[in-house]
Amino acid sequence: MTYRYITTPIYYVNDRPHLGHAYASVHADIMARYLRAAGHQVVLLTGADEHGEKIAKAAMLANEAPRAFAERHARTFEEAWRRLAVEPDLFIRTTAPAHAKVVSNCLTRLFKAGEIYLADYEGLYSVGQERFVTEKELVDGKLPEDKEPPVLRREPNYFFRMEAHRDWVRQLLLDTPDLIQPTQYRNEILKLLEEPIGDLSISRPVDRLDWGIPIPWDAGHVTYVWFDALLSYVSPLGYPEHSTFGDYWPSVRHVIGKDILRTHTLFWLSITHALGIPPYRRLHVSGHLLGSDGRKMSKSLGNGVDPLEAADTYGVDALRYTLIREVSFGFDGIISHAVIEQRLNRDLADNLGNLVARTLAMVIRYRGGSVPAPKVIEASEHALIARASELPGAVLALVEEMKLGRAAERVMEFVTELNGYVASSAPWALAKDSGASDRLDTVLHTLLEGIYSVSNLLSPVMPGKMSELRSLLGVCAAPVWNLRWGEGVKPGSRINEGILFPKRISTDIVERE
Ligand code: ME8
Repeated sequence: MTYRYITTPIYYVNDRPHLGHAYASVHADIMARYLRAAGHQVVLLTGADEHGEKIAKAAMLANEAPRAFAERHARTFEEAWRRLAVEPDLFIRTTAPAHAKVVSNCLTRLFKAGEIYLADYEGLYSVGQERFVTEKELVDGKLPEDKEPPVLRREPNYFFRMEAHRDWVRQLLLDTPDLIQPTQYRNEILKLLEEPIGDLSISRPVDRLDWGIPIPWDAGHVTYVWFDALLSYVSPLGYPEHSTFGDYWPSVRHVIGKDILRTHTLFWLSITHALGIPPYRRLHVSGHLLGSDGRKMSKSLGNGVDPLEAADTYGVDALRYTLIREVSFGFDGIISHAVIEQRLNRDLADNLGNLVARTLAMVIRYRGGSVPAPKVIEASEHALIARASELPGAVLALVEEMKLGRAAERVMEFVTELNGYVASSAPWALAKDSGASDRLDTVLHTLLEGIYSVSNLLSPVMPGKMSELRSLLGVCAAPVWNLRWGEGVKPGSRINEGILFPKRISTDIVERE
């Protein structure tokens, strides 16, 4: 048994989740489900980043205490993940006392080791991104992703000696070409590491911000929200003493968006190095979902598709499928209502749904709804059987590289082949030929068995619909990975009729775009 640990970003809970959040969480969840199906012992972590200026400001605007505000929104996130079939094993809240204890311990250790010092800081601070920024990063006086320009700040801060770890981090990236994927993000960071990265301010004076974890040796300061949040990848595993940490940490993969690439490389790799925590195994960096206006989808711009509304309209499985198929991980891409509807109609209803509907209808019409036993297997069946047997391995290899869209595409190509097999074997003609009864049995069984393997292969992407599909096939059991051909549908058992993906033709899409 091998342990696998996957994390999503720990989201700021200042509003309800939007589709960009769902994109990261659905990817992490699908990867977790595939690895679990393949027999790994998997822990999927997500959570709520509840401290810091951004939350404090949002709470103030809502006329609520930060704790109550963050609590309310953390629950909204938990409910949203349930609705989107994202099933984390751990949900960390950075306000949890156990987490605060880990943060305090880490700070104390670093302070004692001389890794932290106090100094005056003057610089431009982005409240939107919760970090100090450099002039070089600004476009027209502000960060491209912010609505407001950064503010000038001068205050005493505790600093972490990040610069002292720069050479080590750089060497790590050079020695581990697959640490950051896709490679363009690794190259971007390697370039940054050629020049000094400076030390990292890791505290805020309480007279300006008191919503955070206190600095253990100085009641006048609270911990910077990023130092706090990054440690939420280790605290829920019982770091440092618990064996769960030792079991899972060596396999850790963080799934993040490119907006938080620097914090997950410069900050996090230096902090883990200073603490003696081995670096993560892999950082999977996504591009950004864009609204139909071509700008980054964000809560503040209000240009997104609401994930919960989309799940209600198109079904949660069609939404999950669209997220992985439409925008390749690592790249930017637009997701709109029209795009989801097109994926639902073309891929799911016309291709997969149609294959299922016509196969079930033929089994009912020609064999009274009972699964026939296969007879002589010919070349066309051998080709499909060979394809079905190689698919689990091929899909898993793509999943390991976070190429989930390509993995689903491979399965859909098999669906297309099965549709081609219906056309070429023409069961309706066989049914009219009294001498072709054995052949018809073989063709129908091959189709049912092929569909059953599709249900297993796509179960991590569309858990609800694939379980519905298995019950249409009369197989109510949980999905099975790597099942041998012929051990799926049972000859003699009964199938049911039903429509898996009803087509949706909406008239209001043009107005909504
Ligand atoms: O940054 N397209 O939280 P956050 C794709 N609390 N993904 C998007 C996106 C978009 N338009 N917008 C957001 C934080 N995301 C910190 C993280 S981790 C220790 C702390 C996704 O709520 C993307 O994965 O702003 C991005 O990295 C994440 O949401 C940021 O979420």
